[in-house]
Amino acid sequence: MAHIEDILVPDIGGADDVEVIEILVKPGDQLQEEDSIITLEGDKATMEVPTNVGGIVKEIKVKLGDLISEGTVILTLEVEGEAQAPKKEVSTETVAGAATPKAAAPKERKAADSKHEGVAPSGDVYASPGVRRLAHELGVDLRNVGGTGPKNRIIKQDVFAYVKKRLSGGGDGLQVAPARKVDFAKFGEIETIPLSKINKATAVNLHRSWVTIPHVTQFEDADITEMEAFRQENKKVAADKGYKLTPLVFIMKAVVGALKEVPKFNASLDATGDNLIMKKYFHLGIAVDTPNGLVVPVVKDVDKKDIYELAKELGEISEKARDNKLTPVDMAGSCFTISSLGGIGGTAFTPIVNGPDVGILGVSRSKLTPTYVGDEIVPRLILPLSLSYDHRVIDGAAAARFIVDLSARLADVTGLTH
Ligand code: CAO
Repeated sequence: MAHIEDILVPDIGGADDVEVIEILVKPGDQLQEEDSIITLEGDKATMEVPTNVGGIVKEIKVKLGDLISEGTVILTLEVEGEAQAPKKEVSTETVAGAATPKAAAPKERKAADSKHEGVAPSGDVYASPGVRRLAHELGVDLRNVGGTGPKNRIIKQDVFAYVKKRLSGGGDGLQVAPARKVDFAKFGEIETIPLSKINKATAVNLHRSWVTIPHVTQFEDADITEMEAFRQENKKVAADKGYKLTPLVFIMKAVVGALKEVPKFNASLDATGDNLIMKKYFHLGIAVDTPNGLVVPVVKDVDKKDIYELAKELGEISEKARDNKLTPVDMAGSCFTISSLGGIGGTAFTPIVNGPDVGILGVSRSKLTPTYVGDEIVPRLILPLSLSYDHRVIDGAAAARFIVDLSARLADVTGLTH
């Protein structure tokens, strides 16, 4: 014969007015002893309150946001058998927060004895036992699921959405958990600025390259003292025609020489990953900083142009980029990319390969440096170079050969002026 029992908030260490942040059951649910029924949030931790007896939920007596204390009736339960003397009290279980409330001696769930295997035993996943059970049944690792419930808790819909996305081939296959929602305004004044289309497209491309290309960056210095002397002597020629002769055009010429020397840098993996496409043309992507974000227009046939033609074209594409007038054709077909931060500063950086290119050269600011020439220390203008490459295609020895060759070409301006 069944009877009705009140299920009360157990001893939660004397904490009063603890908020109900989740109700995990509904009338009609069949509960087993120790099934969690609500989640409470105290000052320092979140706790799940289990029932101390099994039965059918008749009526829920609390609602979300209620502040409750020890002894508050949470729900009534239809329990099989005669009414008994009160049973042992079941303690709450801390599921989140490193510090436990001083009262509720929390029951740390160990992976081995947990009935919800396959999830973190405590701490880093915010989900009710029901959701954990569901995740376990579906083989979902909850650490990969973003929570959209109160306080970013993972709810059943999040688990289903995750499974749906995985089945439809979505996701990057890296099992990376989505970013958590953070209310930054809680910590101070903020301003929200929507990203430009360019920002978003760049983010997608950079992220794809970053996660799919195994990167290595090789550093080297180039002595550009002679090159700079030549540039100073000739920059008026360019200025008279309305454009600027900067170190970049010499670097572009030197890169073409190094691409010819180490042709694997002038290649791309095809989409299957089974073939390497070797290119017989020399088109260079040039990273350009614009008020709307980073764009990479492509200068075509660099091998067929001299430094003045390149300076003119560089001026034109930089202007087009900054005026937001580049077309997809202007940005297609690069073989290798140069990212020059030399006009700004910095000593070295690790650029991200602009896939499907397999290499990118980062150029930092040149600096007059005391340098040994024979037995003498003399001031030389030294240019720092950072070469990132796709290690699936390029091995370290080829990369070192490329950058050493590049450095030698930059040191000898006579090979760069035509
Ligand atoms: N060392 C020292 N000085 C350098 C230099 C270097 N490596 N590179 C350029 N300079 C000098 C130039 O000579 C010029 O000075 P002068 O007018 O006295 O000759 C000055 O710095 C400014 O050059 P610039 O930046 O206008 O021209 P550039 O040809 O070097 O570069 C461009 C053109 C479009 C690449 C550049 O303007 C730009 O946008 N750079 C940023 C690229 C970027 O954001 N990359 C990051 C990608 S990853 O996030």
